[in-house]
This record gives sequence, structure tokens and C-alpha cells, in this order.
Amino acid sequence: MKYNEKLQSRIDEVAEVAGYLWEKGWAERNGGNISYNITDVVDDNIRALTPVSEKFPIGKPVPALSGNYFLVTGTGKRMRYVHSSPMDNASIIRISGDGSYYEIMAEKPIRPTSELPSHLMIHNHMAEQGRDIKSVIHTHPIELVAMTHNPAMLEKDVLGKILWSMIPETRAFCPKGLGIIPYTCPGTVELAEATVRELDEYDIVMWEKHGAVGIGTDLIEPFDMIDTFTKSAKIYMSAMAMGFTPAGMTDAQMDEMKEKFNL
Ligand code: 2HA
Ligand code: ZN
Repeated sequence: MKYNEKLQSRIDEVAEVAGYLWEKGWAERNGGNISYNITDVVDDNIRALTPVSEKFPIGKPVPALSGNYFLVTGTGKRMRYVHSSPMDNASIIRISGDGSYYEIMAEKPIRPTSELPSHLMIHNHMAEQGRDIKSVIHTHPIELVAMTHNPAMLEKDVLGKILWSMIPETRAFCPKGLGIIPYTCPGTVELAEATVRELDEYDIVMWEKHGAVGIGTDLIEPFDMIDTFTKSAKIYMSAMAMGFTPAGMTDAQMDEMKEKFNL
């Protein structure tokens, strides 16, 4: 199918980021998923399409997404193939007028990710808040997930503060920090509800022993934040591997940053 330039560039962005996820080793098998609100770039050609699927009920209705279109990676699909052939591994869905069901509109009847409840509830919540959030990304960054296996790092703001203190950039580019959600079964509404709450407070949220979730006005922005936190995690681990606990920037050094960059 031929898409207009703006829609094609969203598809290209998903393919680009999917490639990074695979290269970084964050996307074993079908690990991770992406959704992108494309309502603002959908044209009459897309609006004229007839659905290629039945109507699928949405567990918890999303009325703020009435009539919205999303590009969503498919359940069981691999990021390395989302990269090489995006529309064979993702589909365009449309939310019904009352937000209670979705239909697949293009190109193939590829069922969306198992984490669709989280994706849609996040988009719905951000739309209600009037925030310009278009993308949701979930991935399995090795070092960050490893750190959530340490109970001491699951206490509020402990891990986020350690990561902030590893390198000034992390505080500068992830100013709201890292939230933690205690282990919850993947794909559930409970996990989605907890994620929505944490994303009001933090830039990126970690699902304990599972992965990261980020949101943004585009897809590059949350990818970069997860990448930046991961950089900090690697610095922490490198220091530990050399036999010492890294000192970290002092509170005074971090406060200076906060002031200087207006964080
Ligand atoms: O897409 O990562 O959390 C597979 C997953 C589920
Ligand atoms: Zn996952």
C-alpha cells in the first residue's frame, strides 16, 4: 500500500527504532512492542478503508481515543522483522466511536501486541490530560531489567537516583526520572493501570523483572531516554566489575545541574 509522506515517515520511524531494539539485544524473539498514534496524518485513502478484521473488544474502554488510528506492532512479531518489513509485522487499527472496540484497517489482519491494554490505556490517559503523547514503547533493556532484580533498588527513587548520578546527561535528558512498578503479570489491565499512574510522575517506568516503558511526542524521544538510562546502568555495572561501588555525582552536583538546566 502507498501511504502519504507523513504517515510513511511514522512507519519509517517505527522501523528505525525496531532495528535499534534488536541491535541492542533488547528484543529477544518477540520481546517488546510499539504503538504510534497516526490520527493526525491519516488521509481520506485510509479513512475510506474497510476493516480487514472483526471488531475486537477493548477490555477497558478508551473514550478519549474515539475514532483514533494507531500503528501497532503485532503480537508474536519480531522487532528485527518490524525493522526490515514493518507492514508485515505491524498493522493500523481504528478505535470505535465509543472507545469500546477496535478494528484492523490495514494492511494485513495482524493482531496487535499482547500489551495493547497498557498501550491504549496510556494513550487514553494522556489524551484526557491534554498531553501531546503519540508513541508508547515497551522493551527489555538487559542492564535495567537486571537492576530490578535487586530488592533494594525497587524502593521509590532509589534506582532512578543512582542512574541520574552516573553521568550528568541522564539527569538533563530524563529530568523526571525512573518509576518502578512491582512485578505484575504481562498484558494485564492491572499492569496498565499501574503504568498509567507512574507515567504521570516519571519519564520512564520499569516493570520489575520485565522491561521499560516510555512515551513521547515521537518515538525517538522515549527510545533515547531508555538508552540514556541504560548508559548509566552500564557505567554502574562497569564500576562494580572493576571492584568498586561508583561514587556517583554528589547531591550538590546534581542540584547545580538542576538549577543550571532548569530541570
Ligand atoms: O511483546 O514484550 O511484554 C512481548 C512482550 C510482552
Ligand atoms: Zn515485555
